[in-house]
Amino acid sequence: MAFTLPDLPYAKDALEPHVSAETLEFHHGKHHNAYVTNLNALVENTELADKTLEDIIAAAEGGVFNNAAQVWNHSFYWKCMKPGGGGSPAGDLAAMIERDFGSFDSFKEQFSKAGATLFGSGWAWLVLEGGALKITQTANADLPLKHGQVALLTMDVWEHAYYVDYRNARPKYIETYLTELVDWDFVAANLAAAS
Ligand code: MN3
Repeated sequence: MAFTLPDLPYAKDALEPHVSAETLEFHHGKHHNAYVTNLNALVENTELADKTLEDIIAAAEGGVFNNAAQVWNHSFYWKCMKPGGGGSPAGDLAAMIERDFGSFDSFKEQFSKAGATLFGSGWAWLVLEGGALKITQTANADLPLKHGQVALLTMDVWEHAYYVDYRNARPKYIETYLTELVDWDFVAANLAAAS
């Protein structure tokens, strides 16, 4: 069965002024959609055609992997944000962040650095591995699933994620992502489902 572009979990203008409707128009409507279209064309009439997205990511390399992983990454990324997001995590998640990073401020500093220092295109992640939280960077389409880690939060640092609204100011996009956009309830639900 062919893969389909999932709807955004909010209206296209819901993240303004931090992420514009124009950015989501292109990032979701063009970029994410192209990954879906490419993936469907690549797996059509192959043994991967009726596999799940996760199975394809685990098995594939090259172009099939890149497009499948980018479909997964973007579907996950949209859910990491919400209108009126930001703030601080609570409960078990807050306790684990304090345990594994020292403090929430220290987490924010390390996560921001991971996003800012990733050279070229890729993603910054908060993952669960061996019972501990870790911050990782992946290049291009690469993702935690391919490394035995559970994704809890991601931030797209490909230029298409921020160039319309922030031009070359990736650090400003990162700061805004953390202070205005992150949906910590989604991150906490991912942790609860993985624990
Ligand atoms: Mn993207």
